[in-house]
Amino acid sequence: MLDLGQLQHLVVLTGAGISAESGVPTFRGHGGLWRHYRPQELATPGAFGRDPKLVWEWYDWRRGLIGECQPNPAHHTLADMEARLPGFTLITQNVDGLHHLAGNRRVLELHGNIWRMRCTREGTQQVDRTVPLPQLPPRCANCGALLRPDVVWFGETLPADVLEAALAAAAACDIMLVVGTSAVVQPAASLPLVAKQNGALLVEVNPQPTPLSDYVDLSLRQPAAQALPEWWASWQEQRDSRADRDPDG
Ligand code: BJW
Repeated sequence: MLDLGQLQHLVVLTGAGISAESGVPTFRGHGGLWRHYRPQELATPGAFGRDPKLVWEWYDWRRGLIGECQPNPAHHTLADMEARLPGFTLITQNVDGLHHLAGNRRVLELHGNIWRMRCTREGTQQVDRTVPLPQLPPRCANCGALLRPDVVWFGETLPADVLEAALAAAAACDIMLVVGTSAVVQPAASLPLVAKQNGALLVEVNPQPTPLSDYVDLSLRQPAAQALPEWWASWQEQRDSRADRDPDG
């Protein structure tokens, strides 16, 4: 049994599965985006170079879909954790912005954000939640160059400062919750192993097994919107009973 009352530094790494119950499609597995679309044609710099309009049509469609979605109890639980635990770090692979919408203020977004655009010439970023976009592909109001979604495509490096902060948090945590990710996309998939190598306990929340499952200390084979509120309630109960037993501790 994990002594949850003891934990000081909690890191949560989320993937598409945490937003599945909000209605955002995952990438792999049943109903996943990659069942219908080829990543090479839509989520690589080469694809954007060849056909920016096609790539933007896909992102415009996804922005419309995500714009209709609301955070679910799993997102709200993580917002509550951030509010109550000083040693809490949230790392996400998701670009949907639902963690912010739920109330998390410090989110390490490894793969960017679908609501941000970046000028391909100047590198300037802007948030734009317009759905649908009036012009595809959109262009920079300042210089006229193409704008691109400010997300990380295959073959691109992750934002260095975000990855560095995520690696540092993984190396320093007591426990890492890995929620709703297939754990196949690098370098995000290595973060739990960094945590494990540094002595952390790993808890996986996923209805399906993943390549990480053999390494975790606890597998919660449940949907995130059920497992996370339950796990958090159990953590708080243990903390409260510890405080009752040892009021000076
Ligand atoms: C639930 C649930 C519920 C469902 N509750 N759970 C060979 C070996 C190793 C690495 C490579 C390699 N060849 C290439 C690479 C590198 C590549 C990579 O890792 N590829 C692998 C796929 C093989 N990585 C990269 O290119 C990265 N960059 C990089 O490495 O830079 C260095 C470098 C540069 C140049 C050359 C070489 C190295 C960049 C990766 C960028 C990923 N981008 C995307 C798209 C983002 C933008 C967008 O959204 O459009 O990010 S791809 C997509 O996958 C997205 C996700 O963030 C990411 C991870 O997916 P995730 O979140 O795990 O979702 P799913 O769908 O896979 O899984 C959902 C899970 O939820 C499932 O397990 C379900 O069971 C579960 N679930 N309902 C809880 N209710």
